[in-house]
Amino acid sequence: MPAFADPADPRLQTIEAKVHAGERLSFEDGLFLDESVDVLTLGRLANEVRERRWGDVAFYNTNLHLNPTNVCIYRCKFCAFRADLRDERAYTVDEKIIHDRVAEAQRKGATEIHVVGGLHHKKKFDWYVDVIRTIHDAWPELHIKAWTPVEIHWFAHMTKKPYEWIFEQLIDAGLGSLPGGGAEIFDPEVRSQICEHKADSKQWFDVHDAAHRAGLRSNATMLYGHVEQAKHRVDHLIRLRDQQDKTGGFQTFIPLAFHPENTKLDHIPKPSGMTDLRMIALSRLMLDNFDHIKAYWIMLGEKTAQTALAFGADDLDGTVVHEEIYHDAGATTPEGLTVEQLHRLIREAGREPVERDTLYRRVLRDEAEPVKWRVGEPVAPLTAA
Ligand code: V47
Ligand code: SF4
Repeated sequence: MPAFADPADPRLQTIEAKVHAGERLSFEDGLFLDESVDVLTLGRLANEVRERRWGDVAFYNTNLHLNPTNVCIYRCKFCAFRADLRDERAYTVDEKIIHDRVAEAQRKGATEIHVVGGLHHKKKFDWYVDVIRTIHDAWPELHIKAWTPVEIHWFAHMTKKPYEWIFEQLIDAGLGSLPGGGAEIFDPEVRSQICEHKADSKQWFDVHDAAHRAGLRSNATMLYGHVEQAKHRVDHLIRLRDQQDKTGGFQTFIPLAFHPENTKLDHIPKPSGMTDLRMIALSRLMLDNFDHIKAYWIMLGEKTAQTALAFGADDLDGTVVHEEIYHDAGATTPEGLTVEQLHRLIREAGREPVERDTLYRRVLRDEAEPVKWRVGEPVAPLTAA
């Protein structure tokens, strides 16, 4: 690929015209952008879309990650987190650990608990429900974003009940929304190489479909930088865009950079900062019906995540304490950032930090006692998705 795309290239000119006019990009446009357009041109176009929607606002939230168990029946080749029950590093949290961790996060002013883990074959559905109930009963004000579609699909398989019933139980226990994990790459050939057996793309979408119909909002991800090619990434984004046209329940898209250390794919080099920025920009350009693109600093590193705020991203995620999935796979980022550190990253990027809750409503803090908060109005985009 040349260092800079030729501005006179008619394919680029057509895409630029579509972006300026707010028109939808096609699969071919996406492929051309991914394969042939330099990072700065991508960034310039994506930033136009980002600023049209959010101006200089950049969101963050105050949250805790809880990974209740790393025991997992599946063996995704990209995963360094999972363990067999008899492995020395296998763990499952008990009620006391959940209480202690959430109490600490609550004392620090967290508004969200993000819960994902492995699929523990010895745990019944009730155990997963109780993880949610334990948190919700003690701290009903905290938003619980929990269990990916891979887990929800496993619950349906275990209980032989439809997703609708599963969501009724989880919502009753305190579930507030769904995280975006488990998407990886939807293309079946890629999926069979990196995560065969676990929920396929249809099942992943069926779960989100049912979640949106049950009134839940959810996120979506894409794991890039392993065996996939440009055509698989663009196909992935278009499948998400199609689903969003149908149900409109996705809030945020999070491109996830593959971390190879301690995985079965450790011969593949980690994606470069350049690739990370390209993926943020490509996502912003293709996902015209998603409000938010998240630069997840835990996995991008603070510097790339900060730069991503000029390449299409409008959200840095959060304070994130106790993250395990990426750190097991070699992430060298800290396990958490303070609100002051997030503010500095955002302000230095020329953006205005806005604390949001999980549903992108403004969080209003008591000035004298900032750990006390209440939820304000949703932050409306300058132009609709
Ligand atoms: O599904 C696992 C990914 C996901 C590795 O919704 C890896 O706000 C890179 O769901 N290298 C789980 N990625 C994490 C997740 C998530 C994360 C941040 C924000 C949100 C949100 C959701 O982590 C898995 C998989 O795609 N993953 N191992 C790895 N070695
Ligand atoms: Fe299990 Fe999730 Fe790891 Fe796959 S990515 S092995 S489902 S914990």
